[in-house]
Amino acid sequence: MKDTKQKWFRDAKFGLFIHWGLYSVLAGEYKGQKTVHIAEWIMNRLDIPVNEYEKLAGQFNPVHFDAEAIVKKAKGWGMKYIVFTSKHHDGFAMYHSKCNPYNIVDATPFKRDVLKELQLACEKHEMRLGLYYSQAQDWHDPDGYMALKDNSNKNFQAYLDRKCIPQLKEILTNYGDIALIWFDTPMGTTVEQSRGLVSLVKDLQPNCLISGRIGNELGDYMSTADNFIPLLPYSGDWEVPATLNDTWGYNKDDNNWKNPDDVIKLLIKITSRGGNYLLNIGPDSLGQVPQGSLDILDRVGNYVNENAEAVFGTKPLAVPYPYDIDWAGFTHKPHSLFLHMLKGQKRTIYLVRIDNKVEKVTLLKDGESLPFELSVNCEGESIIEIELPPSLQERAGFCIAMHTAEEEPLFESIR
Ligand code: H79
Repeated sequence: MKDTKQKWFRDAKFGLFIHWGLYSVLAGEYKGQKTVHIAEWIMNRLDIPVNEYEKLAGQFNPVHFDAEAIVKKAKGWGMKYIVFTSKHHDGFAMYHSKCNPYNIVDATPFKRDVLKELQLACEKHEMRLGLYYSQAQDWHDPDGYMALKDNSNKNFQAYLDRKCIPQLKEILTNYGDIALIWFDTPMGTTVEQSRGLVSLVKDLQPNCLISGRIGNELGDYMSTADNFIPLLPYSGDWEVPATLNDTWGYNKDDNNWKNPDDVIKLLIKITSRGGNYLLNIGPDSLGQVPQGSLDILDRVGNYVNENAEAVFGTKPLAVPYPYDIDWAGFTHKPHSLFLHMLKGQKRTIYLVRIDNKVEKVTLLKDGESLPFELSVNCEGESIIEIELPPSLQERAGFCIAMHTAEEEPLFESIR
């Protein structure tokens, strides 16, 4: 079981992933050929030679990038942390690296250190900043790994010593407090190499968390697969990294945006199982966040803000509700049991075997009291019936609070 021992991470629930790099210049298309894969993988999937891909830096001039606007948006959506791609698999540093000139300050006409801008905006608005750093794959360094290609002649340790380790030192020294390092795709990293990276991070910033994808089981928390949710409340700390369409980096042709209601459902499921939801945006080559993602996040942020009490600082249930219901998720706080509605229900909500003495039931977003009745059904089980007002019948995406005499929610177990 993974344990970050850090309350902020456990309470965070909701964060913003930002995938931004040179691949946004291509936006999913190179020399008339479109990639059918995630857009930040275009160099790999379309076999773009290093010296060709490098030229993108000369065209990268994201004049509309506004770090503070993004941080303010994230704050407004209720997010508690941001994770930014300081270097993705393509090897291009999105900050002023002093040890390698392939970076946004030295190699582009833009010449601004966007990571520094993000750091200052995060500090100003009290937002935690984490950094994605592709520690194993580096398609620019001749000794960095490249998935799906021949890596047999690579001296991976040479790449670690020449680029990865010096760059990690930079991002952990020059950009204030870093909440976490989001390592990814460990590939052939040995246990010793992973351990070396862990001690490097912890020596420089003892409180900096390490994502599950450092490899060799050395991360501080579990990163699930994309949009993948553990079935039961997992007792350790975990996070779901997720996209809003079918790519992380910007792809001009990907308008397959998720339905905001489905994203809210995923958020509810993740929260009620005790995880964090790290939702991605991929700014374009001018630094603009696609409208499709802003629209979804405005809707999801609305749920989070309306129901903040049932999201932040809550715990999943210690004892799972004994029946397999697919239309609701539970969170709780002392004396409160929250029912997040995933699917619309008819007039009466019917829950069996909740053993608490429920004293009051309210609609969380506005405090409206909902009529309810406690009784026993013909099978002899305790039941609670809650009346939904007409405006909430057959609707999902709202939360009901049950105020209980007992501190913990109690469920009668099935014998
Ligand atoms: O940063 C995002 C992805 O670029 C990165 N992790 C997230 C957070 C990532 N790296 N690897 N993978 C995700 C999984 C790779 C899947 C693959 Fe494929 C399947 C590689 C080759 C086949 C997807 C499809 C990528 C290229 C083709």
